[in-house]
Amino acid sequence: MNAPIGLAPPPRAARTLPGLAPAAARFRSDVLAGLSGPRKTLPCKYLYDELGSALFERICELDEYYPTRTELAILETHVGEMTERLGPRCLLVEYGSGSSRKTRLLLDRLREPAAYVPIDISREALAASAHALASAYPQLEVLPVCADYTEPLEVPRPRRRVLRRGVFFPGSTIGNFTPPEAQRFLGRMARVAGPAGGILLGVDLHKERAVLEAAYDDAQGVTAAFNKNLLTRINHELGADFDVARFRHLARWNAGAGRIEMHLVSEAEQSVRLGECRIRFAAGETIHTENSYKYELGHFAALAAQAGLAVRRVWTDADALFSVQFLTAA
Ligand code: AVI
Repeated sequence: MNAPIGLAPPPRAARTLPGLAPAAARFRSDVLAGLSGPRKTLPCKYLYDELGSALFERICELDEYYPTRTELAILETHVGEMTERLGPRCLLVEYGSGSSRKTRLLLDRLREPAAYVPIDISREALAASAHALASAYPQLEVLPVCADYTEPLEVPRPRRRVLRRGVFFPGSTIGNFTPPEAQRFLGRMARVAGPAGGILLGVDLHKERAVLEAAYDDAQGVTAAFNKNLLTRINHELGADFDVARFRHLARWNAGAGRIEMHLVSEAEQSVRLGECRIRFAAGETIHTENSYKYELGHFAALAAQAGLAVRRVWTDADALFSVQFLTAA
């Protein structure tokens, strides 16, 4: 279910824990489930509270973090061809709140865009970016949708006639899904785009281990702070007592799986209280907090094909660090 912004949120299922808002109850049960198994994990979506989102913005500016600037340069170089492929009267649907330069690049070049639909789970981020874009493009109908874009969603109908839908999903966030999840998600995007539509997607590529590991473990320690903030968030929001200083950030390239993994490593044997539960850590035991898959072009095309999509065009930078891909129904 998705809620047009400005309206009351849809009715939610009954609370699972008395006294906790549904989102907090879900956060608590996800954290407990993740920390109870033999291999401890936490879902990466919880990295993005207010501080986490601000730290992520700083990551995007780091010298070591090549994806943001490389994708932006690819978009700047090829935006003409990209918007040509999306065609006139395109309804642009962006996964993420999209106040960024990337969105504006497309909007500046699209011919008579029918409307712009940003989709984001954060009501505040969505409202701020929708407002900024509506003032920058007064002729454009902006129809923000507050929803979890990994769930099925309904795209609002604009006033203008639509010839085609274009789904824009920049930033290589597709890499934060496992390949089977990415395939399901591509299928969802294909349904949103429809048989005549197109998808413009940022996909990060395989490269040397040293480049990858530096991108996720920068010299200033911003990524380490971003990762550790998850424990601080659990302390604040769920009343846990993690001693954050006794965990260390680790980013490593798992070549077999084709992904960068982020972990928090317990520096000593210790136990942590979370409500009535006690969670024990051996020295050196890790909490796996994020995967960032990197793809070979052929591998990604095969994954897309399994979702009923064909890769029609790939744009990369001169060093083939990153790709922006245009997909349509196969
Ligand atoms: C949001 N996502 C594409 C980032 C990535 O590169 O996987 C998240 C990130 N994690 C650490 N640095 C950046």
